[in-house]
Amino acid sequence: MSDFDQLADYVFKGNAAAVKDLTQKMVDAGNNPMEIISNGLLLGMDIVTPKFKAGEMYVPEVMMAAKALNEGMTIVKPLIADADIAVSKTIIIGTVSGDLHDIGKNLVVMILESGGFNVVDLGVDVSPEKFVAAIKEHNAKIVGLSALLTTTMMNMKLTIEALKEAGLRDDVKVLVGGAPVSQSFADDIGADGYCADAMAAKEMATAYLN
Ligand code: B12
Repeated sequence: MSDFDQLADYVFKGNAAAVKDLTQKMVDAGNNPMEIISNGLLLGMDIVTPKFKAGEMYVPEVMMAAKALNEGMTIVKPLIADADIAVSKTIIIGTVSGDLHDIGKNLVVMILESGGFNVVDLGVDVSPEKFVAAIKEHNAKIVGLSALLTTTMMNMKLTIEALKEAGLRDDVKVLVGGAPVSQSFADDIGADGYCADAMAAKEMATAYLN
């Protein structure tokens, strides 16, 4: 097995220590950092995605794989010139006002980062004003809203209204997710996309920004 295939396999298996060691070894051996990302680290995540969708892998395993991948990214990212990578693609994300659930959102963050996005995570209980300010500050083209409570879902709508009031709505795609959220709810509140899981979020964000 080549070092690239071995690296992908370690990511797939969520072996963070092995990913860290092998990534460093490959950097020291003079491998191109972009190739380490594309042909090793991200390849491992590409094995995870269909297995998760098919129900052959579960959330804890996906989180382990994403954590392992991030160990490798931490080593190679500083070696790459900004222009070379997609990390300039910034996504703002947060759990809406009144809601403290963040396990699913954190998973989305990890998967988006593994897809090369620069994710600004505003945390939980994020007010519409804070979303607006962050979108302006980072000039972001995508914002992700998470809600796990039926009582806080409507704060997604309030956040979209705040974007309209701030004159930002036409410039930013709004993705919504969380267990009680559905496609029809997303349509009702005027969101651009609904994602049932983190993998769908990565696919949709990639489609929007390309
Ligand atoms: C863990 C949990 C908690 C933890 C949260 C810890 C944390 N740090 O997140 C604690 C104990 C703090 C908690 C508190 C409460 N909880 Co709670 N909690 C849960 C539980 C068991 C799991 C949620 C979870 O993490 N799921 C796993 C993740 C991976 O799934 P997910 O969040 O759906 O995320 C995935 C997708 O939805 C999507 N996604 C999620 N966000 C986003 C965002 C974007 C942008 C995109 C694109 C995609 C996306 O991708 C994710 C990954 O694939 C659920 C039950 C359940 N089965 O859902 C109840 C649940 C959500 N909680 C509930 C309740 C009632 C509460 C409390 C009000 C309880 C109380 N009386 O105090 C409080 C509310 C606190 C608050 N103000 O937020 C109810 C909600 C009922 C309702 N209809 O609103 C639930 C459904 C339990 C129940 N059956 O009654 N809770």
